[in-house]
Amino acid sequence: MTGAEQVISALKQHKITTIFGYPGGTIMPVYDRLLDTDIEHILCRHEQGAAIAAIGYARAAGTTGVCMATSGPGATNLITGLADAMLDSIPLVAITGQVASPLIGTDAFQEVDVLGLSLGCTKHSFLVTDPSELADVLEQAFTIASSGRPGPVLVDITKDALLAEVPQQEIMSMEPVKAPEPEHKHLVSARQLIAESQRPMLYIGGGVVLGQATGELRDFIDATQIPSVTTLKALGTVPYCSPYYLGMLGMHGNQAANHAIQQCDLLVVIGARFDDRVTGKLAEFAPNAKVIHLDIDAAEIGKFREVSVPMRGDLRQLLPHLTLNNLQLNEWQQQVAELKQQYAWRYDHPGERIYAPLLLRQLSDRVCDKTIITTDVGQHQMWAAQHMQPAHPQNFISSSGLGTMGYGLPAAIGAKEARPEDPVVLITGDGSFMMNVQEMATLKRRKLPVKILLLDNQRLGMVKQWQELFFEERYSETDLSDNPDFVTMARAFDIPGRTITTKSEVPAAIEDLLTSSGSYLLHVRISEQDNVWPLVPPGAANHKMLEGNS
Ligand SMILES: Cc1ncc(C[n+]2csc(CCOP(=O)(O)OP(=O)(O)O)c2C)c(N)n1
Repeated sequence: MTGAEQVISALKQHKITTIFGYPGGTIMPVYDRLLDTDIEHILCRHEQGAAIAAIGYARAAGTTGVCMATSGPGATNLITGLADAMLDSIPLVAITGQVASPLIGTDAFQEVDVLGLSLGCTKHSFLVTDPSELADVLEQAFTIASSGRPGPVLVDITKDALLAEVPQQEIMSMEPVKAPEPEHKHLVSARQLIAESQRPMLYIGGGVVLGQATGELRDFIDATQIPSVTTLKALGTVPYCSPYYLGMLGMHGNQAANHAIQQCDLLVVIGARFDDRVTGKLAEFAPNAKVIHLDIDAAEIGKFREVSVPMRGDLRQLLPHLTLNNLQLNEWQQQVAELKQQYAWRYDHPGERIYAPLLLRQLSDRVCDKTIITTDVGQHQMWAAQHMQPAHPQNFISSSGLGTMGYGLPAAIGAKEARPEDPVVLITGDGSFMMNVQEMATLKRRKLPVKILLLDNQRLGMVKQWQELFFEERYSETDLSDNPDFVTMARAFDIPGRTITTKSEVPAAIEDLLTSSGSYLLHVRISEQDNVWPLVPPGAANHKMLEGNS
C-alpha cells in the first residue's frame, strides 16, 4: 500500500463519503488513487471555495468536513477556510501535498511552509515526511478535529511519503477525550443561583450546536421558562415561537435582547464566549449579573468575565442537571414580553422600492422548516440574521467569527451536497458574491439547485455604513456601481435568473426563486441608503444602540 492509499484508507475508516478539493503536482498521488474509490470528490474552482464548501458540508451535516489541495498556492488558498473554521470551531481536516522531503527548505517549485502559515489558524497541524507515521497522524487529525471544542486540522504530506510503499497498518481508533463530569459543588451552586434569581437570562452560543445539545436546551427552556437570547451562530436553537426568546444580541442584535441582558441579575452562558461583537463595551455588559458559564472549553470560562460558577463539560449532560421547574419569574417574564413587543421588528417601510428586511421576512415565511440558509458577509448577512427564522441551527450557516466575504456560495454548495433533499437558499451581497463567483461553475457541474438571492446595493454596504456613521461620510472605495450584469453572468453558467426593483414584484419573484427546478439567481436592486439598524457603535455599551431611519 502507498502513502496515498493510506490517505484513502483513513478517509474510509472515518466514513468520509464526500470531499472538496483541487488537484496539483504534489497531491497527485492521492488524486490518482481517488479514481479507484467511491469517495465523491467535488472539484471546486478555487481552493478557498473547496475549504468553505467543506465547512458548509460539516455544518449542515454535523460531521467533519474534508478538503484537499496541492502545495504552494493550493495550500495558501486554503488558509482563509482554515481560519474561518478555527474562529467558528468547525471540525475540518485539510490534506495538502508538500514538496518531496529532500527539497524542503530549498525554495523548491511550489514550496511554501504551510505548516508554519497554518499555526495561527488551526487547532493542530502536522507535517508528514515519514510514510510510516501517516496512518497514526490521520487518525489523530480526525480525532482532534471533532473532539472537545471542534476545529480545523491540517495534514501536510510530502510527495515522497505519498508515493512510498508502507506496510498495511492496522489503524487504531483513538478514543475521543471524554468531557469532565460536572463537580457536585458547582451543580449545587448553579442550581441555587438559578433558584434565587429574580431576572435570569440565557445567553446561548454556537457551542450548543457543536455539542449537539439543541434538544437538551429546548427541554431546559420548556421546563424553566427562563428568557433567552442567542448569538449569530446559535440562531435556530431556540424556537422563534418561544414567548421569552428575544432573538440575537450584540452589535446588530434586537434592542429587546440587549436591554434584557443589561437588566438581568443572572446570566447563564451556554456554549458562548463573550465575543466582542456580542458584548459591546465589556465592562458594561450585563453589569448586575452573576454568571454561570457552561462550556466544553476550559479556556473560555473566565476568559473575559469573572464567573460565579464555572461548569466545564458536555452541554447535553450539564443542562438536565440544571433544570428546575416552578421558577417564579412572572414579573420578569412580563417585563421581557413587554420589551419584546416594544422592540418588535417593523416592516412598514414606505415607498415602492424594495426594503431588504421585509423581503427577507417574506422569504422566511415562505420557506419550509428544512430549508438551509447560507449567507455572505455584510449588511445582507445581518438582515438575514435579524429577519430569517431558521427552524434549526444547522439551517443557518454564516461566517460568524471571521466574517469571510465569499463564504455564502461555497457554503451553500457544501450544504447541498450534505443534505441533497433539503432546499438551500444563499443570501448574498454584490460585493461578497464576486469573491467566490467562480463556484457557480461548481453549481453547474454538480447540477445543484441552490437558490441565490443577491441583494444588490451597488456598494460594499456595511463598510459604507461605517463610513457614513463614523468617518464623516467620506466614502472611500465602497462604490460598486460598475458591477457586472449579474443575470447575464449567471446565464453563462446555465443558471437562469431575473432582476427585480420594486416591492410589488417581490412575492412572485420569491415564488419563482423557490419553485424553479434548478439553480436560480434572483437579483434584487435595493437602495444604497438602507442601513442595518439597530447598531451598537464600537466601544459603546449594548444599551446605547443607535436606531436610524433608513
Ligand atoms: C474577505 C473580506 N474582505 C473584506 C471584508 C470587510 N467587509 C465586511 S462587510 C463588507 C462589505 C460587503 O459588501 P456586500 O457583500 O456587497 O454586502 P452588503 O454589506 O452591501 O450587504 C466588507 C468589505 C470582509 N469581511 N471579508
